[in-house]
Amino acid sequence: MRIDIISCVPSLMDSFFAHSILQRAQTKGVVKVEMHDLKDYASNQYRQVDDYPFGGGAGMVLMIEPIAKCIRKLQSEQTYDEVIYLTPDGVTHNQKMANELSLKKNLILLCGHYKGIDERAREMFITREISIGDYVLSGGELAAAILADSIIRLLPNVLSDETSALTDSFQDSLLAPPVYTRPAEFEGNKVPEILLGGNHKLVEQWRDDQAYLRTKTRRPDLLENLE
Ligand code: 6GU
Repeated sequence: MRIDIISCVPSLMDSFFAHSILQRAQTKGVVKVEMHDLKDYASNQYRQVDDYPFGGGAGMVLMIEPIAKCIRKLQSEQTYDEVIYLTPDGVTHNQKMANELSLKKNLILLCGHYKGIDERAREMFITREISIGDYVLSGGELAAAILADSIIRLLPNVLSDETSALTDSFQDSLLAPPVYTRPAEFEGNKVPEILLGGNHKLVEQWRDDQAYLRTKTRRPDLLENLE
């Protein structure tokens, strides 16, 4: 998979993709993540990518020209399955969408900044608009990083334990059960006996029960999706 991220502050995301699982995925060649600085596509010498909104009002709007230039250049080099704009008024991201996007080959993620992007850029180039939740961030960079993370960790051979994505919270509409590690007792607080007994069948049953209980108390809305 290839993910191209367009932003006017791409360095915001550099360290995020340079560590741990995301770095390993790139080293292994499972995914190629490329940052593109929108300012490199500005039409004037001041590398200006935003301007005042027509009609007045607060905040700056990202101009369509650099966006068009950057997206068109990328599209001339390879084809893309989706051109995604990260925006608080998009469809709220969830695990199902991460699963779906992880099956695509090439994605462009466009980060908005300031007051957003010229509406015509959305109409002309964007195939999907995604929000990461009902709150407002100062830019789409963190949202793009979160979206990319949720996709990349699902790609084959990224997680070392092949099954671990399957036992994530949400993967089967249930929250994950509690987990414990050594010591077996901390200040009198003991790990559930069943986990120490070595009976895998009982452990599995306990985890299923705990996942259900946890979901029922914390996120009963998720159980409505189960048949
Ligand atoms: Cl994708 N962008 C911004 N700026 N704020 C958000 C968001 C995106 N998703 C939730 N809040």
